[in-house]
Amino acid sequence: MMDLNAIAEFVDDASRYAKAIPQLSETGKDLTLPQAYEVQRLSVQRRYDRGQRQVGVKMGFTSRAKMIQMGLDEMIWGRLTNVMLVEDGGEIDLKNFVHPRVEPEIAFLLKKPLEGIVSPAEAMLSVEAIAPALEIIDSRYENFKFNLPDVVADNTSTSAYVVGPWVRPDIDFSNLGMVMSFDGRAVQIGSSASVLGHPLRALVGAAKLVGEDGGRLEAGWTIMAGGATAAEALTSGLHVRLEAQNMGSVSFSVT
Ligand code: OOG
Ligand code: MG
Repeated sequence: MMDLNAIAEFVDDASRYAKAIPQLSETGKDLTLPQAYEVQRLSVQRRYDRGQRQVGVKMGFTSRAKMIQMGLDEMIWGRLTNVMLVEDGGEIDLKNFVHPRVEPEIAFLLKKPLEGIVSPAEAMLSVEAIAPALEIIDSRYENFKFNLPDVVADNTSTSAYVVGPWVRPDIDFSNLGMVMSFDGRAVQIGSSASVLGHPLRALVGAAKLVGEDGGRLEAGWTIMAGGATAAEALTSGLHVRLEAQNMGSVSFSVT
């Protein structure tokens, strides 16, 4: 029998101390997807035991660009905690990461809980605001390589995120241009429509998957819809900015 607690400690330590680990599936720890979600739960519980608290959920593999880049095509989710939030315009320090990448996203702020099977219109009623956001992903696995259970066990590479100005969700955000730039040079250009045709579908997916796991999305939580484009590797000194049409911009620097 696989010791899921020991694996949870292994991935949590890798994230805590920013040390790369071999892929679980390459080292005799072949998890089923439900076991991988259990490892994720146990590893994030270790963060809660250190005083962190859950502030939201992030979705993964919700765009073709992300699926193609990572070679995986099933929607996944991970847990966001309070220490992962970087203030807009703030800095991250490379030494706290293994090999971070950044991707442009849309974030939702919930004003009401959301649970289980809901329609996009129902999901919309729970949305307080939306914002342009940047997710900094950092797989703890060597060479940023993993299969689906590996990445799920590693809290879906979640490490930090930056949220721009919250705007009221009464604009049509189904197909807004998104330009991510490094030091003023565009490195990824996409559209919010790349996320499942409409980013609201990522929120619907989050309610469903978290519901199947016995939980719900809570009022006050931030839900990250998933990268609209492929992710880009971060290097020291970069200034990263995302400009989202009609939504404003969000940025951070790497030191
Ligand atoms: C897994 C996380 C995927 C997204 O937005 O698709 C993700 C990874 O690519 O390392 O956050
Ligand atoms: Mg992401």
